[in-house]
Amino acid sequence: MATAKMAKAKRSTKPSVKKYSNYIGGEWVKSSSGQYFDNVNPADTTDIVGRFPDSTEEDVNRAVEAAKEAAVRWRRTPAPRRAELLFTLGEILRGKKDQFSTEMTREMGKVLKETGGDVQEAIDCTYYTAGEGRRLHGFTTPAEMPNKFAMCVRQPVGLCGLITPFNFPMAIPSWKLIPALVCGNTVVLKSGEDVPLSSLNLVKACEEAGIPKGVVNLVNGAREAGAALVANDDVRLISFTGSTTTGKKIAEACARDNKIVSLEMGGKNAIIVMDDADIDNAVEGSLWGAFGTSGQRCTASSRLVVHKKVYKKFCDKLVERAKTLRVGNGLDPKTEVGPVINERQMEKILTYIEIGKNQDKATLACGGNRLTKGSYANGWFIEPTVFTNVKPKMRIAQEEIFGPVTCVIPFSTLDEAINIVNGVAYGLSSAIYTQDVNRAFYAMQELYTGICYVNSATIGAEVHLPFGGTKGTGNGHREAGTQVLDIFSEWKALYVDYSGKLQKAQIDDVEI
Ligand code: UN1
Repeated sequence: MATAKMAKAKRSTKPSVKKYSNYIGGEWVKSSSGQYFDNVNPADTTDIVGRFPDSTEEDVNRAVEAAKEAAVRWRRTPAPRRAELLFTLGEILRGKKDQFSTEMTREMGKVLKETGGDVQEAIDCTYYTAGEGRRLHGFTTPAEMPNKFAMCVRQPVGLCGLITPFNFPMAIPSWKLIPALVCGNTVVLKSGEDVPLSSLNLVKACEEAGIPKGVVNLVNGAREAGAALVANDDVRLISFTGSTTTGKKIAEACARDNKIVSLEMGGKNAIIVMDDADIDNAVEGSLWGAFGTSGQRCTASSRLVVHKKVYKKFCDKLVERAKTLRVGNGLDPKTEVGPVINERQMEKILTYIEIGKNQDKATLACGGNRLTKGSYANGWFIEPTVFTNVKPKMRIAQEEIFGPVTCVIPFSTLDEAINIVNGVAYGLSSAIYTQDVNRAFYAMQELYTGICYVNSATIGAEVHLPFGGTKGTGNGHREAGTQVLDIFSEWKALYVDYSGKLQKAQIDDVEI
């Protein structure tokens, strides 16, 4: 995803741009390659946010060594003590929220309110998950023999490799890093190559919070660094968020090495709008779900499945409002929709718009163009785009576009709508707008997704509930909530026999 941005950036030779480092074993160090890549502002590609080390296999292996060295001490640190450092981390993130949000908008593009939300999500995740330091509940259960005790506890899995995407530059790294740490693992984080500054800010805050050397390590870079992390024998677990294509490759490599792997991949989420819905509310939700973060959320509302009785009214209002959305630099407080992340993603989105028009032959109701004039000249801007008269099997209604494009699909019965929503390869998020409690509960039961909303859009998950999806979206794991602990810890069953003699489970008779 970063190739285009990096390729363009590499041509820049501005000497004044700040150089950043990797963080390995508690030291800020250069890459062994001596090479850097540029972190470019997608709203203005003449603005270079910073130069980051283009890390090699050697850098990754060094980071893994450092994480290995720190592992025993960190694992033996009582979880409530580990959590105390994480609470301090939460305080630091809170104190720097404005700085981190502004820097995130500059490197990633989304509007300031949303980057504020992103940092807030990292703060929420840190506080919530740090609380687990005093829980990390196991359980006790009766043993089948007399004078014998049985219980289950969580133990850390070991060394965790975290590979993160561009769209939530601090929230998603925190979803992985914080639970990994509270469970007693050490980590190597490979930052998203389009947004390395936000990961670096998070890791620097970990250093400031007093997390011991080697517990958290950061390598910047692209594919080579990610592949080296997946290939390293000392890495026990890979947690990945990103494209389905890359996720599947990672899963294959992890399967060969018997690594634990947690995958969070694509989505093709849908909102159902029933004929009894509050249409204005549904339109506002749809705009937010489809065009928030310029549609670059795994949870984006990229399909709007609308009852035929209200289809025209809904489409008219949606299109009228979509045309008024202000596209621009996310640092401008008036902007509602920022740029997309890089040239390659922009080309992909524009290709899908062409497919929608020429191959699928849907109706382009508004948008559809790249914006290039005036203040748009140096950025990757696309108009909010709505396709109407979309049929469920069209490519634009089946494939993840990851941009400011949504499709409106008509239906007649709720069962038909549910089949449309479920009729894609993914299963992350779904929603229904209705005033009818029976319809709402029926939809909650039948929509086969990991997340489901009633009377709001498909985006906006909160950190204390599990996040993840069915089918092609993931591999059965859930991030966030307490469920994430099942990724970053393994169960250990403990039996204590205090009878003073040999007792054979399943074999000895027990007198009653
Ligand atoms: C993502 O799109 O990858 O629920 C994460 C939401 C956000 C997280 C999205 N809290 O939309």
